[in-house]
Amino acid sequence: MDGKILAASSKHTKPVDRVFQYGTAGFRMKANLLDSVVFRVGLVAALRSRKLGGQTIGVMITASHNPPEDNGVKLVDPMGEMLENSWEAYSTELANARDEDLLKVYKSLEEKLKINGETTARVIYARDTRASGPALVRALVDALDATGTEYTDYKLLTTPQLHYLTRCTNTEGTPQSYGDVSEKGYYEKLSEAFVRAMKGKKTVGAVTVDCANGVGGPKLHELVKYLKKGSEGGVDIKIINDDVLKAESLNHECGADFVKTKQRAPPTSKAGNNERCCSLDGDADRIIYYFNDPEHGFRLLDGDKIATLAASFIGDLAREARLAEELKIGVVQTAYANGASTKYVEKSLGLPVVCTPTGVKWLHHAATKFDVGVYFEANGHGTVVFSPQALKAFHTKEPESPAQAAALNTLRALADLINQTVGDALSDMLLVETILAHKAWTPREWDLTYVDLPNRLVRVEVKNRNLFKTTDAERKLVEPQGLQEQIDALVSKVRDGRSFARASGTEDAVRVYAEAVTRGEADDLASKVAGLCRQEGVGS
Ligand code: 16G
Ligand code: MG
Repeated sequence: MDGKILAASSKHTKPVDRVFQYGTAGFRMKANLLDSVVFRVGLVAALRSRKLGGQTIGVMITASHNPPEDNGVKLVDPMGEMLENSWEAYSTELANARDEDLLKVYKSLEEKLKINGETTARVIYARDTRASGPALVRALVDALDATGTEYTDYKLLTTPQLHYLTRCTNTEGTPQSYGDVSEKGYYEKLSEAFVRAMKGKKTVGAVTVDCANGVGGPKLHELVKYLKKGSEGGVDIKIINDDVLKAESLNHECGADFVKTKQRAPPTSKAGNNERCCSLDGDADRIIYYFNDPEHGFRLLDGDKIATLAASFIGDLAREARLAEELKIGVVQTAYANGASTKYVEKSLGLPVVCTPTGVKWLHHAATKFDVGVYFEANGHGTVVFSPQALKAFHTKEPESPAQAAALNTLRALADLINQTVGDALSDMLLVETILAHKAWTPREWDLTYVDLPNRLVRVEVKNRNLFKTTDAERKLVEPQGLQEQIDALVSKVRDGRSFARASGTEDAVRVYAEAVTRGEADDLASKVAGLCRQEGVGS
């Protein structure tokens, strides 16, 4: 095997002057820099699989909402979760090894982690629609071949579909089986669960889905075929921005990130006033809703609004099913969640809120501490996870009334509808559509559940973002010294003010968030805090 690894690695040499880091979403950068990284991620996948006794590891090649010329790669653990933390460091180490040291570093990891090289390694992989994908897949396959790994190529998939398939592969034939191990199995599971959850109800009007010209487009078209088979179209889906042939159109003036940051609909959207729209990102693990209100203009229904909608609906169902006492329901957010949403969950819904650092893995982990853990980042990454106790209760609780039976039935359907492995734009969309159908709500009624505090996000370029160190789920700075006290002083002068600064995990910048009771105060607070950070970040 050693000779094979050496020979293969010579075809995938590392750019000398580059330092790579496995960040919150794996490795991500300009695609032309990724060849050696993807090759080495293949080596890590083989090691990880062997370490876990030959369980299957997922490898996804995507750069999500980044521009078309970027790409990225990330690893998926056996139950469909994000890669375990300590392995991010091993991946980084291997990605940065000099070509001549690569085998040595590989071997030392094998030894340090007590990995049996004889164990069969297994990997499944897929990619999004980027033009650079096929060449990067070849680099991955070279590593899998060199390490004698068994693999399956799932070609084009959304990121959550790969998470789903990883879990299905590892649970196949066990009582924990998560579904049929095929893309078709994914559509069947979702569409069947959707029909059960909808109970013959219909949503008000159509939903326009912007697929960011990414892999979500063809996959949603496929899903719609299954939905049509089952229900006589309980939901009317209009698909836009589904061109995956024009490479340069990916995430260009469309997609979840565009809509969230620009606070406007993609120019290609033809939806009229009060018509529901949603946007996926380039790999369909993120979704946000929006609509145009004739009085107030563009209205965003972001991750916070999806989380509160889901928590309120599931909370009601748990009460109707008489499970509210025995199941712990909670909401997990990050510091970016609008203060009004946190207040709404705690005060109006009466549910606990936990705050974690940014990044899906932190939220997901915290959500699993609840029986029903609803987690969403404001930017639209999120899902709802059910504990084994909750699933058991949904199936074994004896109903004492038809209403209770109906609630249990819906809860069981939701548990199948909602992707348990990771936030999934397609599954989340069907969840939102289900809830709106049950409540017979237009987007306007959903929007009115609470009013967001005006807020502002500022990106501050600094020389060294690592000088900014935070605590308390990124809500407070511990370094540079004294800066937090200055921020606190500014915040105290503003009504309902809140502000924090943190180093970005994906680019060389510090992000400042501020909110307050008025637009003017929020903007002013954000620019003053950004000014302080800029001063601290200069010259260091
Ligand atoms: C990554 C994270 C996303 C987070 C973003 C923050 C995953 C899959 N993705 O894209 O959840 O919101 O980073 O970026 O975890 P930032 O650190 O640059 O603000
Ligand atoms: Mg994404």
